[in-house]
Amino acid sequence: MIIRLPDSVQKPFYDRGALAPGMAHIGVGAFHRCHQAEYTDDLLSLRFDRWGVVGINIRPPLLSETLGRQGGLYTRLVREDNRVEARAIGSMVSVVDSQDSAAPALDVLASADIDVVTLTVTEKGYCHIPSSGALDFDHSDIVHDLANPLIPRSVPGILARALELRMTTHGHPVTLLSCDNIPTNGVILANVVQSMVEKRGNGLADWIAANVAFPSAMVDRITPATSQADIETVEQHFGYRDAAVVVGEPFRQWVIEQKFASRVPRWDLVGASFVDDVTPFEHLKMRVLNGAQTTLATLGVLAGLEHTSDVIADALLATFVRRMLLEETLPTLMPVPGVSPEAYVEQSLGRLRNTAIRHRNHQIATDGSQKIVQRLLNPILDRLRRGDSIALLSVPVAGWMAYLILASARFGGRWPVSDPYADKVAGIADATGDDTKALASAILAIDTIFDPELAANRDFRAAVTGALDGLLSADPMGLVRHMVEPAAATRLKLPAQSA
Ligand code: CS2
Repeated sequence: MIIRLPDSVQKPFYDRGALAPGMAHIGVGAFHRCHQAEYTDDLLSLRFDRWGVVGINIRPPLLSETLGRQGGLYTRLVREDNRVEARAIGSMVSVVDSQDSAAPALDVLASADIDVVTLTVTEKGYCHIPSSGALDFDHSDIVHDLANPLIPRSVPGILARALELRMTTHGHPVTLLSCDNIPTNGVILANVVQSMVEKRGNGLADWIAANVAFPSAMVDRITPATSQADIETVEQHFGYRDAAVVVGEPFRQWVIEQKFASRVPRWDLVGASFVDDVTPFEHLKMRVLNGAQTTLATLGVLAGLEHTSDVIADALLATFVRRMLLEETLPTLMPVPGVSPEAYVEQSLGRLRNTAIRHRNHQIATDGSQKIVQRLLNPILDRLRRGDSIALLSVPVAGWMAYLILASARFGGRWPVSDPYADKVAGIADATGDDTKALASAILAIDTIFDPELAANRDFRAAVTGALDGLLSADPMGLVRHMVEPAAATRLKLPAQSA
């Protein structure tokens, strides 16, 4: 328990004892604690109101053992190279563990006190098909929840039941705000929830259409999973133990579609932007910053490197990722008012160089199947439709494949992986063995990841197969070196570029 905080730790400027709940958050991981909860804390200091956050976890870890014991209060460190700044965040008024049963979560979500629910449940939490955005009716939790709607397990099932309870009790409208890195996250959330209720026939679908808003949002702050070393940093620098500390970079951004069902916190007064269309912002962020992270993560693992900052310090990989972003990703972006795309690329690469942010490549590579569509495949498809080259963007696609292939038993189980498609790719690796063309072909045939138009494209197939061949060889960085050599541009019919 944090009893007395040292003067060097900034404390909430408001009376936490007077803070009443007004919103809930599902998925109280490091990112929420370092992002939405901090914006809310800023807002409470500026303009105190009934906006306490009830934090809910429906998956591990238990919150009661960390945040619960600290009354919801925790330390947020901002770190940049040698600089450490600490602040206690006070916006979370209580925490609820709902891992064993949805009942505790439903009590909160259905409460008339809750006007807004924010979510960070990871990409796979939406139970959608990555390539299409539609609800995956074959997902085991969705099959369960459709058969047992009163005792749901999935995020769409829990939200559907919570909305049903709201409809049948007080009827108050609610805003459900997705804060995950999936494209048009509000549209996807609305769609998976509506898909759960469409056959219920009790008017719920219409009630949701009239009373629930699903704004899309772009969220950004690099926040690795908290490590033991972070907990020790707080002890060493500030003299107390905080089991719920989070560490983030100085940069933060939040762009929210202005589409609300009732009252919402005025996060726009403390640095967030309320806009009519989030799409240009989300493309910019997911294709540039996240695209670079995914690229560096899988290629970094293949190069034997541990963290993003180690990979970007490698001259070859840094050159590759910059060229990929400038030459192939940037031309796919929509104009964003007031933002120079080139400056955004440099700023993003600068953020990735921050050595105090220990972001493990394996963490970023986790669930890659749920990330590559928005980060890599969508820009590739945009380029192919315009007849533009995709040689560089195809390398991290092959990187994702190689990452899972080399983790399979058939290829020596080089590292443990966590991805819903890991078993499927391992099965393909088992069946096709060393024939790279057959391997790439079988993986490209997974239509829940690869849009059929993309998978059928001959240029894309050739680029991915060629890159996979190189990345699975004894010298994976040889392929990367080959891609940044000026001669490679000619061979691959790229416009001539300076390195
Ligand atoms: C990362 C993101 O693990 C990952 O997928 O790419 O969590 C990333 O750090 C955030 O989106 C930054 O805002």
